[in-house]
Amino acid sequence: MQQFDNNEHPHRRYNPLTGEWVLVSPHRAKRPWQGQNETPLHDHRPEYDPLCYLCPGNERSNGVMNKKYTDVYVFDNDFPALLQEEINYKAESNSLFQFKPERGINRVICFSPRHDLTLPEMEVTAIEKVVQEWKRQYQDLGSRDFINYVQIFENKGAVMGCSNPHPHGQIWAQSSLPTQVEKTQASLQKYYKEHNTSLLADYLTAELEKKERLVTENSHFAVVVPFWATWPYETLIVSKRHFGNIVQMTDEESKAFAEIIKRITVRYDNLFNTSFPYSSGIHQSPTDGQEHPEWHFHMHFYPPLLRSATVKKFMVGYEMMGEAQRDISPEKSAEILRNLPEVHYKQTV
Ligand code: H2U
Repeated sequence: MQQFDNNEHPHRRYNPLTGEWVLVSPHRAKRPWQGQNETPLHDHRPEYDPLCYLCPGNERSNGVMNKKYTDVYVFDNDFPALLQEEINYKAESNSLFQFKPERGINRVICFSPRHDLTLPEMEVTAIEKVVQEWKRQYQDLGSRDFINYVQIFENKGAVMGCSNPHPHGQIWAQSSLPTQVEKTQASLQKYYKEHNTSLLADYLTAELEKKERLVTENSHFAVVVPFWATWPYETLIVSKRHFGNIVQMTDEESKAFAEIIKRITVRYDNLFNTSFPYSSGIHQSPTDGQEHPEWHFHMHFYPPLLRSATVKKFMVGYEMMGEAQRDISPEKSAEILRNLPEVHYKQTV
């Protein structure tokens, strides 16, 4: 019988954050690597687009005018998924038809007044202003009595459902823990109870020793392709110090966080010489007034691209019916990302 090799043999890996498994089929990724042969794609966007509803001073769909902002700008989403009103309701007695009204606030955050930039093309000092605004939003929204969780995220690229190339993200604050966060919290809590340490601190210590899935690091954060990564080039930013939320970051950590975001997103753009699409989001402690020693600040990047600027990984048939599946091994993906330059391709061609 052959000896197991995680770069050869199909196997399943466990995601300790969600309690789910992913099927890894590394033998299917043996075709030649062609990513570097891509022709650089240039999107020639103007610095200011008079028709963009996110550019400074422009009118949004509902007639409200954006401020003539000069760095970061936040406004209440004009088409919010959640509303603030308290609703009277009677619970359904049949447990097969459970529901409960959900209250919340949705905001849009413009990362820059420049229509033609994205996070990887912004200066670290400008990304730092985004981080500072995320802090203010977490604090402001999280301090409201009906808000127990603040989800900060970004959809980048049309393929991820992003409605406008102007650099922006969203913030959804709500009463309940959304499902993904609830699963993560349960895992972190269980681990903390059993070991009296942070799951992600222990995981990061091991990854920094092994180094095989490490993409990049600075003095306060590390980026890995997680052992259990689902998406081909999925990454996880983990803070080296154990703290629960963005407000607990020191100024030095905030700078380092901005810097590490720049480093990973530049690598992403350089992978296929394209503005690399992804959904990213920060997972951090709830704002429910409880102590949450189990929480460990982290940020996920879920990019859909597989082999080129246009060939994406589909999460379809087996993934929908069975479980997530990947071909390229997380170790190979990490090696590819690690070896990419940290200077944006647009600055070199
Ligand atoms: P996405 O690109 O990730 O879809 O985010 C854009 C958000 O901007 C989206 O949630 C909001 C949409 O509701 N929006 C406004 O609030 N006002 C507008 O004038 C257009 C879009």
